[in-house]
Amino acid sequence: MLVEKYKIQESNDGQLSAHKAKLSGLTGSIANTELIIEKLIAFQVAIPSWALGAGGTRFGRFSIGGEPRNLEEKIEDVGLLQTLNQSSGAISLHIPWDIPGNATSIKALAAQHGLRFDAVNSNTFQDQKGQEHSYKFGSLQHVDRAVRKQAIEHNIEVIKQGVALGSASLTVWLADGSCFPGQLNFRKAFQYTLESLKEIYAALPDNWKIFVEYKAFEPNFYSTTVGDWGQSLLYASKLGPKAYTLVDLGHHLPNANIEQIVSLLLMEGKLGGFHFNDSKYGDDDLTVGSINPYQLFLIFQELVEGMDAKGMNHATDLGWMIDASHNVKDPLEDLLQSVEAIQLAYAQALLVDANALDQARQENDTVKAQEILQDAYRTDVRPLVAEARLRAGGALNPIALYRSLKVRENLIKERGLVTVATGL
Ligand code: LRH
Ligand code: MN
Repeated sequence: MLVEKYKIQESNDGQLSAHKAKLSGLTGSIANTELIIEKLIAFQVAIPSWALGAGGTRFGRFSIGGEPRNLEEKIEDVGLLQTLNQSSGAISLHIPWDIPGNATSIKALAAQHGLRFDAVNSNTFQDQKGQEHSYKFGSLQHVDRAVRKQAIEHNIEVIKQGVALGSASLTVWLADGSCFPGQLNFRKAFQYTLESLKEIYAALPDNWKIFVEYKAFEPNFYSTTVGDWGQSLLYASKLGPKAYTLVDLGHHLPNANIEQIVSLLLMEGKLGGFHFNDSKYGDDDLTVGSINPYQLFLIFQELVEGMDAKGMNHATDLGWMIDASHNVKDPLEDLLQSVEAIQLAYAQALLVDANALDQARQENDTVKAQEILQDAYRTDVRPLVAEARLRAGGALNPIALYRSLKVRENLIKERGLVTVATGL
């Protein structure tokens, strides 16, 4: 469904004076508002092609209706998000869930919606129809060279698809591991996986990156062959300069200090990007910032501090992607909330007085240090994020406009009630 510019204008006009009042209240007390707004406008988050329908769990899936039935409709839906918030200017494909049949026309369609292609994702955690070798006991770790070779070739094929779309990175998440003690030789599994990743790495174009995504458990429940940041860093360091780690917020054991992990991976120059989501227990893939927004803020605080220390460009030097699955919310509303939460955490992190924080740390003034952080976190930066959207041509209140335009109802009329989108 297309949303005409004038509809956004109309909706914004009705909210402008209230917005400007809130904004001026804020800009009065903040030094660098213009710089923050500029950075927010430049900060684009990639939307996963596999999270545009109702996901579900092994216990059930509840259709939402009007789900995209093919890649073209998925690009249209991400295009709609971009029209509304001007901060979702990229789509991340998962192959074979979303094979771009004619790459040229798909690329043109995406460009029409103001979208580029971020990382492409391979899939060696499911067996496809007619597949010769099964991944039941793993893919790149498999004891059988023929299975590893099949998985390597799939990843190389995914790189080719990505090149045709203008993508410049491959995300490899491996479900590989074991469910019972004794099932796996951990050392051999690591070495087979590394050897296989080296063959994939050798197929990367010069300007490409490979992101090694780690995960503590699921679908294997005893060991995972890329199970934590240390293992991912080991692979990325042994592979070479084009290899990085990818941090999916839901892939940690309970109470892991993710902001510390981020700080150290950044220090090592081996942090490639993120799969943003939130979770209370496992890999729940919930709306970003819906469970633990303070952790998200602390992660962005480490990102801003660490990237500035390295002179990195916030908008372009890391992969900013969402990885979510929707069971009870409208996927598009969920994604609008997630992008907003990321922009809010980033804006709050940009508010932190880094010099004063350094000073407090130098004096071991823990109370002062916390006050400086929480002063930023407790600042309502929503008017800044809304102003960035407004200046970029987006909606002051994307979800309110999404609802007032009855987008879901229109999508159901257009696509039907009983629809299933490929993905999670
Ligand atoms: C694994 C994961 C990975 C994707 C999949 C959709 O849990 O986070 O990033 O391949 O979700
Ligand atoms: Mn992920």
